[in-house]
Amino acid sequence: MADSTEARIERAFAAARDVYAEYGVDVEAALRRHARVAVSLNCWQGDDVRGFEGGAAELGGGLAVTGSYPGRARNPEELRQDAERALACIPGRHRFNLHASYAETGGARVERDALEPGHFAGWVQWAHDRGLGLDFNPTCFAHPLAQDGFTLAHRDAVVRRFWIDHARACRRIGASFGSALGTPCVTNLWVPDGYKDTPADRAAPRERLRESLDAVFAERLDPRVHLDAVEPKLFGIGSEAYVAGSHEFYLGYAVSRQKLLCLDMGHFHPTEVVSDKLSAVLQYVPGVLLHVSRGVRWDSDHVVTLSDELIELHKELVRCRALGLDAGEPQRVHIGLDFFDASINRVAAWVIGTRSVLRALLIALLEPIDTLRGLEQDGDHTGRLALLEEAKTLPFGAVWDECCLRAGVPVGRAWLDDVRSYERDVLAGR
Ligand code: RNT
Ligand code: ZN
Repeated sequence: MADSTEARIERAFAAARDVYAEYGVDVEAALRRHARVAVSLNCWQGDDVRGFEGGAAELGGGLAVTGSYPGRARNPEELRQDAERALACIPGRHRFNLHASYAETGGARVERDALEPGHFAGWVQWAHDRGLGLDFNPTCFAHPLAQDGFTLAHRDAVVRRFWIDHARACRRIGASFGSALGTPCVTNLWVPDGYKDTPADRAAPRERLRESLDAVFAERLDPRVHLDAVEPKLFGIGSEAYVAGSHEFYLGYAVSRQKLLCLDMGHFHPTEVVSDKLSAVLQYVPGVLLHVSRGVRWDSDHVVTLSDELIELHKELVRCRALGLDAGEPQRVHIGLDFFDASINRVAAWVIGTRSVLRALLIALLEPIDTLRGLEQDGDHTGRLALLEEAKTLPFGAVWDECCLRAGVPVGRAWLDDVRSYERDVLAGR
């Protein structure tokens, strides 16, 4: 039975390869390039953004996790075990994205401004053993000093100092990941700072935020081991009227300080799309961190699905040569996931979101881009539209199945059986 399934996949793949060849697309080259892309899985999908500090502080910062599906990871061992289960269903070699609140302090209370690389030794060992890269984030929410909604832009210098010291500590931890694992860690800074209602002074918090950021980034770290990203946002729950770190604020910051700009797909007005922003900001910033997410009516952080926008975004990544897939091409865009859903199996959420991203990437790599560019260059917009439409139903599914088969991960919906047995055998006992 297994043999005949494999034979069917191979037959469909061979037919698909011929169809793509007619369009001038080399399927084997696309598969080779696909295998070079690492996606950073967000640790916080595994435990509803709780982390391991065990404090009573509510999540806050406008972050909202809904649902009470059983089986949430409660400690580092469970979270790693769940992540491994998910990774076994995902083709390729990937990365894991940690928040500072996932430190392992052996039960001791360590303040966030006193965190050190040693508190993440368990994560580094795990990542090393499994060939994963690590990325990092200061945690500027779910803390008594963040409960009035301000951190780096706080009017109180003592509170600002605490968060500056936390972010500094996090950069050093990120750099320690990069040197231990031999792949640069992207440390992404997002702060919730903003007002629920109309401010009387919009400038002052932004001035304080700029000064705090300059203090955070004062220490120079080797870009071969560490990269900084900053993440803007339009609004949040509790910061509906004003967000200090708005898009204009951080675009200016990233350009002037040459930082990576983080573009979170849920952080814009619903009619705006990140796919159109990428080639614009890449003219000016050294790189981009993507937070691949799915907002439903607002920044709801739903599990990523294979939407038109997800495909368009990945086409842009390939067209802009931003992923560093070919020799001599620098990697300028880093793909990270940012979603959290507690209403479905959390391991399945990781698998669904990551497989969707990788599927979108494959579709993008299989685009007959040279022909399309030629048509556009010739001013043949009729031919461009016609080909874009025809390309939508090219047999990429057969190539995706082959990709999974070669990577030794389940083909098609078979992964769900694996996750369901894991739910029965492991998650149900929690
Ligand atoms: C919040 C930002 C941020 C967080 C994570 C948990 O709006 O998107 O990236 O989701 O840091
Ligand atoms: Zn984000």
